[in-house]
Amino acid sequence: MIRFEQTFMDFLLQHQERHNRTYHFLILVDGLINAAKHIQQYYLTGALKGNLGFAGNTNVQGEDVMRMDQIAQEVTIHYLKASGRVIHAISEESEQIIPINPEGGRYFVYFDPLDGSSNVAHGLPVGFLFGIAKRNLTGPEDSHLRAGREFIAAGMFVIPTGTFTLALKDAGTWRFHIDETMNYVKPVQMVLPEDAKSWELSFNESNRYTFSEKIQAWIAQNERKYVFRYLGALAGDFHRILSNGGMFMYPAIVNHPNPKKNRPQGKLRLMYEAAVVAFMCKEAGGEAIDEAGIPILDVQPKDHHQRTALYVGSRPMVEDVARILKS
Ligand code: FBP
Repeated sequence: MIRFEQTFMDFLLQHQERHNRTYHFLILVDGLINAAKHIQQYYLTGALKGNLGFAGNTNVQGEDVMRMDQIAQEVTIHYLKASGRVIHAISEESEQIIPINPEGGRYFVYFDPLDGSSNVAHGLPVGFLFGIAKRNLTGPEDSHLRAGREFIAAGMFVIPTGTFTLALKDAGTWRFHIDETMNYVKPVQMVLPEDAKSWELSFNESNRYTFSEKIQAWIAQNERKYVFRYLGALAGDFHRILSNGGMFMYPAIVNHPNPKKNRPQGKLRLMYEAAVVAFMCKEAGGEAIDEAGIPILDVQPKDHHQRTALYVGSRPMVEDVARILKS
């Protein structure tokens, strides 16, 4: 007897019907899934086709653009346009807002098409991160600069394994398995484990002495309690935290021996990196804060490429760091 698992689309259709929502959201998420699958295929054949190298130009962050960044951007824009449901898109790979369907669109989409650039040249795990906010259909025309708390959904694909995790507002964080037909099936609700014995700590150890004294002291007092893991790609590191609990952090860099390399405002981008994992963590029972101990989801963005420090994961651990940061 063949065992048939619940498909992602059936799961989302039931969710939409349960909440009397429209099918527009399904079409948008289906477009994001197609984009991720397409990017995955390019990444899997990247070494063979010579697509894992630099593209020869720099992005809005002043970083060298990888050929795969360009491919992932182009593929994602194609599927967002094809969905017809997107007003504007905000991407790490585009300095300006990307107008998609300003008149007929319903959603703002914030995305990082290929997160974890230091892993690309080696074909190691990277991520496709996205957040979705809805147009204010009744009130005055609203801005795309939305705090994470206003997202209606956020998700990530770990590439090339293809694991897909989606959080839905007030409806939890769900992980889906990819089956033989490359379809997402068998939704599993992700809830951060309460038992600290599996908790992990994840940060770039080589930056340790550039963090604030407070954070260096917190690490010295707590690091022996946890297993240390670091992939160097937010999607991959957060994927582990969602399963095992613990905390991923990318603190502000304020004590770098070369002051020019200090990043008091943090490295990660608020709207399409930090707010995405913060939303997913919240729906899984966790928490996320910035360097001032303020919940990431409450930070109102002033610029769509705004950076932030990030501490995300199991609530007791993040709240312990918040207490230190506010002291
Ligand atoms: P990119 O979007 O440029 O890849 O930067 C984000 C990121 O790669 C995260 O995925 C990751 O958590 C972090 O930067 C790694 O930074 P570092 O190499 O400094 O540890």
